[in-house]
Amino acid sequence: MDDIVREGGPVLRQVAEPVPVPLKQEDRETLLAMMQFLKNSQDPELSAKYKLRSGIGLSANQIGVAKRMFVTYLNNEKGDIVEHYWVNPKIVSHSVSMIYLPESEGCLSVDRPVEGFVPRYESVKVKGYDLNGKEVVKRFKGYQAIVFQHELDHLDGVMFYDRINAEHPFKLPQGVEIRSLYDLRK
Ligand code: K2U
Ligand code: NI
Repeated sequence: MDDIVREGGPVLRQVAEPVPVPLKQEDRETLLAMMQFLKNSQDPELSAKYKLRSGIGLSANQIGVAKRMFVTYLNNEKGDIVEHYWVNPKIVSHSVSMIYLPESEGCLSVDRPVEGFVPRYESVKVKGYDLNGKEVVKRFKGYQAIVFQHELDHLDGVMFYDRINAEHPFKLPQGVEIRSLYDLRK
């Protein structure tokens, strides 16, 4: 966890730079190391041994690299664990409806609990490049959409709590359809 920049580190507030595609070997190796961190953080023995906080996403800013790339390692809607390497990712379109995690969000760069609802788009159509420089277009909804938006925010210097209503942390935005992630399934 010493490699993870904690809040207060200026790089977390920088807008990361686009990455040249095809990837230079150095950037490729950085991404592979970031993915290995997520895998280790989800391994019971390794996470206990190295005191790793479990992570399902990690952006390059969080390891001090202001480059537009992040990795995610989480289950998809079919329940299979999926690795994604995102280079120069962007949201090309999104739903009007929004969702939020009722238990709020966490962040490997934030060593304190932060209460409040983080409004996110319920579904997003995203575009980026993978490890091999191939263009990838995907649609995410629900939890996978939340993770993608949380990591993309990091590339723009945005922390999840920036999106929480400061005066009323559990007040939801007016005039927009927004539901708890768990109501989605009903
Ligand atoms: O960017 C990061 O710090 C990783 C974030 C990603 C994330 C935050 C909120 C909601 C979804 C994803 C978390 O630290 S990953 C930690 C975690 C692990 C399992 C389930 C939820 C959050
Ligand atoms: Ni985070």
